Amino acid sequence: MARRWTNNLTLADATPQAAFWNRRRIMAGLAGSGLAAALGSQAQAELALAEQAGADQALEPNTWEEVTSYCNFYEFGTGKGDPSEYAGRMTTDPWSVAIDGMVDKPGEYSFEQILGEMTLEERIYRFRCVEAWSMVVPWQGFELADLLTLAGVQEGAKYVAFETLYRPSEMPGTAYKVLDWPYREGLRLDEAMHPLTIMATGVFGQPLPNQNGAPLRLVVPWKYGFKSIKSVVRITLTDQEPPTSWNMANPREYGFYSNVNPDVSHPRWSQASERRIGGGLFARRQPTLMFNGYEAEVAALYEGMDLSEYF
Ligand SMILES: Nc1nc2c(c(=O)[nH]1)N[C@H]1C(S)=C(S)[C@@H](COP(=O)(O)O)O[C@H]1N2
Ligand SMILES: [Mo]
Repeated sequence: MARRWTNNLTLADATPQAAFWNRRRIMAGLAGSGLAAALGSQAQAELALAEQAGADQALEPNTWEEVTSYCNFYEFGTGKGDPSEYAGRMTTDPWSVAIDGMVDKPGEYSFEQILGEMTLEERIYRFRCVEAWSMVVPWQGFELADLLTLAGVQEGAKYVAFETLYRPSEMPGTAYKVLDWPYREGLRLDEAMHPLTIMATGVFGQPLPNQNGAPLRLVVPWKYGFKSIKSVVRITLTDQEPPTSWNMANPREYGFYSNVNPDVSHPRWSQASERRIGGGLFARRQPTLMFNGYEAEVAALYEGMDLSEYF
């Protein structure tokens, strides 16, 4: 079976405590190998991790140019080049994320405060994002599970809702009601706690450019690109399935789950194959993989669900 990525975590590890301690074990293992000591800086350590991560996958990353100039961020316009042209005017410092709803420690968490907890454990992930396009992006970031654990998820919480910054003075695209602002997304709690689900803070070992969702954005490798909400300012734990922007805009075409699935066609086009961005206009289309190639890691989350109903 085609696979993108493996790790030593299992679904049973995807609980707040276990995910936390497992990650420490990974870092401790690295330190023990002498690799961490040999490298001078965090940045070098991250790059070394990126190389390791890349080594067991035959995936060539897209270029910096492709990743940062061909973007979707409708708050800055609907053209692929609009985000790189206009997102520079978004103020990302200071930045804070409100974490509220069913958590023990609700409040405003500054970006520095969050990173302060996460920096030592930052890890690089390399995987692809698929959409009407597909790209291989070497993200760095931390597991969303770790952030949720910091806030303390309460018993009974079932979903996580996310909101993007809504600041019309810096976001020319919000003058148009193409979506109901602020941009909103959501995950089921078990999806959010999965170790593949990360809050990305950078690409290619650099801080995230604004057009890619600075200073932190969600990345869910087995779902379509629009689930990966950018420039997050609110995270709410809830027991209700939260509304999501694309589902509100067009419920027939965009469901809550939005799992990459070659067997469930979009009403207006097949999703059985895709084309890599940067491969050239005549690049061969490749078959879309179930759950974008992460079937072994995530299929169990959806056991017993009819995925054509929960699309
Ligand atoms: N706030 C916000 N987040 C967003 C979007 C958006 O318009 N606004 N677009 C989504 C879509 S449709 C895609 S494909 C990805 C693109 O991410 P990238 O530009 O970093 O490749 O961001 C997603 N996150
Ligand atoms: Mo997208």
